[in-house]
Amino acid sequence: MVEVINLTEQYPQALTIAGSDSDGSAGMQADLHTFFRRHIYGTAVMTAAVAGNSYGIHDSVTLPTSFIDQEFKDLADDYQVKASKTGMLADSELIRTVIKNYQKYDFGPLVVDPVITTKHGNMLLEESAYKTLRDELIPLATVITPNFFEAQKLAEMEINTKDDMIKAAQKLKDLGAANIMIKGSHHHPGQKEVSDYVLLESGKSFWLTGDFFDTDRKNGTGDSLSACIAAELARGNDVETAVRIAKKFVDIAIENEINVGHEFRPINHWAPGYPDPTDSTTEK
Ligand code: PXL
Repeated sequence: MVEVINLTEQYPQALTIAGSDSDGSAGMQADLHTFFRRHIYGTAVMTAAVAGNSYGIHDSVTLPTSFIDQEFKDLADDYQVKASKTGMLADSELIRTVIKNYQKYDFGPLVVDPVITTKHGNMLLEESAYKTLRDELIPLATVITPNFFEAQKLAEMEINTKDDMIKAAQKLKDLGAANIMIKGSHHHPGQKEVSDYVLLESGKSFWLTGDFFDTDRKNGTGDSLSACIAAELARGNDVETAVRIAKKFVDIAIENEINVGHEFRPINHWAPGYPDPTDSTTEK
């Protein structure tokens, strides 16, 4: 059944604060594909832009902080953003600009995807900015979604076992993030599953396990996961529901490949969603 849009109420709006990726596979573009697919109106504060394609990233720029201030102001003057997410923030000055604006306006719960590198290994955050991200932005996060590598870096520990993941999540909670989702490692030969670990503000914790897909079409998975969480929070879902939907959303987008690009290729945001926001009969 097709969703009926109630025009008398504000359509749910979400915000991505992120870098543009010219090939559309990751960054702000992946976030906006995700918002669209989840039937959430997407707004975007661009912090930086990278020139690249499925072979790699070849150049990048950051936007002036005065321009970023104006992007925030223009949204706050007009739109009703119910949840936000951050992606590429590049350096300490940009992180602080985002924090200042996020504190000034009401843009709902904040999902922080602590983007450090691309899948090609290109750096998207200056080495000197980890501390700013960790000490100044993470305490504002409603949800933080580090991948395995980012979790090791931010928790300042090696993660080799499931127990290590639990310890790292606790460390990230001690840094001030309300809810933590650490994405499991993809690096074990022959692995069949990937288990992400979630530690909620209430203290409840659980593993989210999905199939491991051995494919090079995985660009934008972290961006889409955090964007999907923000979309579901904007819809009014709680954090547990949002992370469960996001994990399935991304798994389905990886499993249903799309033939675009040549090397590290994008996931498929058109894949049938779960629960499908356009279908009132899908289990929620
Ligand atoms: O997927 C991480 C990411 C985030 N933001 C931008 C990117 C990428 C990866 O390529 O280009 C702008």
